[in-house]
Amino acid sequence: MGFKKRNSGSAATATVLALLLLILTVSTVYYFVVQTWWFPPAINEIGKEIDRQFMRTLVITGVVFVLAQLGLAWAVFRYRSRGQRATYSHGNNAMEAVWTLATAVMFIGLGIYAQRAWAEVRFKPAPPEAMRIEVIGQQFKWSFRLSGPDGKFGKYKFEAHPEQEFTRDPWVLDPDDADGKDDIILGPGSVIAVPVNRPVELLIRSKDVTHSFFVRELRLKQDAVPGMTVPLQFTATVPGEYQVVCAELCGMGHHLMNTFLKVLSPEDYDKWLKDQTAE
Ligand SMILES: [Cu+2]
Repeated sequence: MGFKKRNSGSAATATVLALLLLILTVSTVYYFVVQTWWFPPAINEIGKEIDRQFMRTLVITGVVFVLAQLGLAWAVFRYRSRGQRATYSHGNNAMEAVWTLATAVMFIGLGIYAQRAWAEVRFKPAPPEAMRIEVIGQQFKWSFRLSGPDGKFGKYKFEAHPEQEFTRDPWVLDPDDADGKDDIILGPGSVIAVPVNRPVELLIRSKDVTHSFFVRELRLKQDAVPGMTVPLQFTATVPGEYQVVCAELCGMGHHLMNTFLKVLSPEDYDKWLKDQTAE
């Protein structure tokens, strides 16, 4: 039908499509503005800075999104078929250059702005008073180690196990290392606690494959890479219980790899610590 008649365009189709674009744009903006589905509130300064950066990115890209969709809706409606003959357009080099440049400036600018928040956690050394916690990922549980009253971690004694064909390093503390005598090991599946408002440095390691330590409320996600110790720092300012998950597909039981981070008042933390050493 449409092949024979040149005047086959429908004003109604164009109007409906333009209206759909308008509804799509408005409803998308609505859900972001009222924040129907949103992140849990951040519990550390860096988390808040990451949220601010997220909002900056969202506002800039949101404005571009709205303008682009409204422009599209307008073009669909304005240039609907009225039976006229289509004309060929070769494009516009000046406009191509302008929006390519504008996009580049926007993305590079946001990238430069964001690297501060990113680098803060990863490259800045933790303050000397920071509490150090070793985090160990393994299929499919998290373990932790505290350095005990001396503040020093003992060495592990890795030994070959010739009786097993495939073996994992048992990660046994070296009995000859005095630093390890007071270390507190919180075995696979343990919950970890930190005192509120105290800088914490995590030393993230893996026994087997790559895992990823992720706490939504801290806005921190860091891979646990076999053979590496990756530091990550934060200061949690809101007491509570927050889920720790593995954010790297690490095997069949990946979905089971979760535990909790408790942020406790200093008194509650001391009580918790006593419970751990009593066991
Ligand atoms: Cu994992």
